[in-house]
Amino acid sequence: MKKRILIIGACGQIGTELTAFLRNKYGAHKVVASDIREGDDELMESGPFEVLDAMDYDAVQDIVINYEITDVYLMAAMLSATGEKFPMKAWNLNMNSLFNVLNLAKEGKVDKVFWPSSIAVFGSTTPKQDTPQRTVMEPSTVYGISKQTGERWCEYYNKRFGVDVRSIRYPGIISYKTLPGGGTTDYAVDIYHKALKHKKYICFLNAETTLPMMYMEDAIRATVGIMEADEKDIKIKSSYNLSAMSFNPEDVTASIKKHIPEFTISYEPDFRQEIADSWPSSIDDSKAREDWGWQHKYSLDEMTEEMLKNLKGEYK
Ligand code: AKB
Repeated sequence: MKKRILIIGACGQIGTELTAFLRNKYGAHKVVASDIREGDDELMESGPFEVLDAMDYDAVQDIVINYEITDVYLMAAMLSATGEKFPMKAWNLNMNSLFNVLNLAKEGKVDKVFWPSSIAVFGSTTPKQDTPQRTVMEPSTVYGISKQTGERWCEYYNKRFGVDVRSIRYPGIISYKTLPGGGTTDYAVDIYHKALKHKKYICFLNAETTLPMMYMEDAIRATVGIMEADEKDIKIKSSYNLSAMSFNPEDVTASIKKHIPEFTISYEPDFRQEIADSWPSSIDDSKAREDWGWQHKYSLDEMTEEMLKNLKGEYK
């Protein structure tokens, strides 16, 4: 099999686990990891790595040509909360990296592209419950605007130039290996660390903020699943709604208390509350389930068990 994969943004929360998964699946030498800076020992030592600025077209092209890359996973992005602090940086990174990869695919230099979108494409005018695949989309964050624009460009490159680009709208992703950075849903990772370390947590969202969330193992299966699906089954060329569970800080607290009864939470909402309030509470992902067979595995309690089990060693 000729497949050779490039992961851009391999040292981030999802990139780290995606790299490990794909190296395991296809062989380490077939998966080139890249990021703006070097990653942890496991990532650096388990296969080829290149320092890469995703905004530098020539640098991305050099790697694509040198390694004879067929598939690109573009995981580099500035997320919602950091994006509000650095709007132009977020816009430039999120859009220019996408154009670089789409243009390489348009020129026939890569065969297939994965680009993640997000629930941040939705805004306060979107129906909040069971948000449909196609609905009102008026995002209010720079990150959301960049993801919505990116979706339009993905569809455009597919329709106009035949680019095989696949995308899903990630909910908040929870994992124990690498911390997320700069998102509004990050509390749902931090809370597990603080529960083990201090038995208490101060949450930057209020108790009732229900958001769509997903355990990393499900997110990786969805990502690789959509890339491996038959091209004819990918009927939506912008981005698929994707869902596993929805919960609020109070729900996670109750789930953690089943294992750590003395755990307590208090609330000090900050600027991220307004971002979270503009996003859906739950997502209708029936199109992803119908078209390419998406199925999630983890519920909140199953995820809590995994998170606490795997993080326990860090806080002994
Ligand atoms: C964020 O909170 O910005 C991200 C996302 C939902 O895309 N986790």
